[in-house]
Amino acid sequence: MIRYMTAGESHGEALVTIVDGLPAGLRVDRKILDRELARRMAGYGRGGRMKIERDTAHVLSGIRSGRTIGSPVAIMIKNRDFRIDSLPPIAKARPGHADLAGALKYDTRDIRDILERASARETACRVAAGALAKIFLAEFGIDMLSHVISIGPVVARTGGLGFARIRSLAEKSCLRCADPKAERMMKAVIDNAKREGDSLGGCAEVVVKGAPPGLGSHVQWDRRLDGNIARALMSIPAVKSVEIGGGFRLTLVPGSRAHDEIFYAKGRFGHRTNNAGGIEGGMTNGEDIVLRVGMKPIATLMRPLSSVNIRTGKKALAQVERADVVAVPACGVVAEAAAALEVANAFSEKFGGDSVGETAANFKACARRIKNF
Ligand code: EPS
Repeated sequence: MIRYMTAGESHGEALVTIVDGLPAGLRVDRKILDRELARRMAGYGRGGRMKIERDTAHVLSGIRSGRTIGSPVAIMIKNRDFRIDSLPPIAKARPGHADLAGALKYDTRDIRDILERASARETACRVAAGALAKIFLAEFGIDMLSHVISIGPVVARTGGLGFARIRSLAEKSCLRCADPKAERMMKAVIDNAKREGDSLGGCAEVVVKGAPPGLGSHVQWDRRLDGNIARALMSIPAVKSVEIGGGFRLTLVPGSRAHDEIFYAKGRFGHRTNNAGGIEGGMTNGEDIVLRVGMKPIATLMRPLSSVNIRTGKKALAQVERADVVAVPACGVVAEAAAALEVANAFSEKFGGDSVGETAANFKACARRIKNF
């Protein structure tokens, strides 16, 4: 089982994550961890914080001479903007943020106690943990990408583009968008939102390529891979919707147009379409896993909404804090990491192994069995 936890406040000394369950003998290039962290920090429309930070992964345990040794891998990401004890208290709850619900729950009149941990800064940990999962999956030919498919009302057109093309266009784009024309329009709506003191949301897509059939299981609710991925994606701050494959679109068409016809050719089973998004019955079916996350607009607005001062109970404008205008590109990178961790967990559940060699032997035996099915 591959599992992880995170700790750390937005302006605390550091963020920390522990990833448990990786097999021994996995070669980990630390540059890959930093590269993943850098991908999360980028994106047109982000705020001042990303100009301050230089997120890098300090590996504290679990890796020796560039290889995992089977013990938990602990990673620390230092905060340059470490000033949690000198920051002023906050009383004016921001609609859409954890502020009010958190203050009521944790019995505090200082919303800072809540926002420090509710901040999406925590997602740096998930990206570091997810980088390890991606390295593990890459050993077995499983690759993934993320790209932005909409920001505000602007929707990208990527139909007909293959995996490699989408990835190379998205990685070069300042909005991680594979449609240059849409990228230009997205920048314009972001500039406009910024001028208006407003914020924007949008949608990012994750595609996982090369997952073998049979990850996850139909036999128990909490072993269904789609359920576990949906939970992981929905737990990303500001995410309000998750789709797998055709998602909500499938509710509008009859079954004859919703399901993916099966064929058998050159010794393998396949599907003519992929509306299922690579998962049927809670298990991978050998097709690409296609996921979409919908992110609501950032809750901190420079032109704030009406709210209440929780100390006085009086009407007040919501707190104005430094914030991003849009963070959908970062959300896509986080979603990629969160999905990688779930796929890696399902992979490790299926193939087991205390060492990478043992996992690989089990993986190969299964691939042989499916080939001779
Ligand atoms: C973030 C760091 C935060 C925010 C952002 C995400 O830094 P700060 O609060 O110091 O500006 O930029 O989080 C939010 C917008 C939010 O509302 O939580 C990061 O590292 O991604």
